Amino acid sequence: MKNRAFTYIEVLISVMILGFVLIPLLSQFYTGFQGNVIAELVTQSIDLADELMEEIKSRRFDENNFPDEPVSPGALGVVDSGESSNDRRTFDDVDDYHNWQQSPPQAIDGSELPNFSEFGRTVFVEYVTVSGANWISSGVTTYYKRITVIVSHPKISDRRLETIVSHY
Ligand SMILES: [Ca+2]
Ligand SMILES: [Ca+2]
Repeated sequence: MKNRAFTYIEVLISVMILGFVLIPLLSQFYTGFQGNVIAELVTQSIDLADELMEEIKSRRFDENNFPDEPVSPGALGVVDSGESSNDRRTFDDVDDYHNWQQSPPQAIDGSELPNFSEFGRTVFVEYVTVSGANWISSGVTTYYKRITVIVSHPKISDRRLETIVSHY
């Protein structure tokens, strides 16, 4: 009987030791798994930002063709004739995307992108001018526009991508 009781204690201790070892191990595994999920979300947000920026950059600088003067700052993002704010295929210049926002993200043909449902994309386009070593936003028409693409997801910080395009 004495030996048997001793065995019970041994088993109890073994289980406790196993618990001490397993719990940190499992939580470490879980943390690693969470890290992978975050890394994947970051990669997806980079892809979404890059893809949209490439699309916008493929449009011309302005509704008015060079050498005509670009539109006034107040006309940035204004839906021009023959264009629809719901259909990016009708956008022909970069600032047609100004204040454009979409969640969940859609492909250019309007179909929803699979596996990106919680993401959102927002675009701002503004006239900029050089000040020292920096581009700063300008209240007047210039020959440079800054395109800002912001990709958001509830679990990670926003991905912000900026590009300057010129009238020339
Ligand atoms: Ca346009
Ligand atoms: Ca425009």
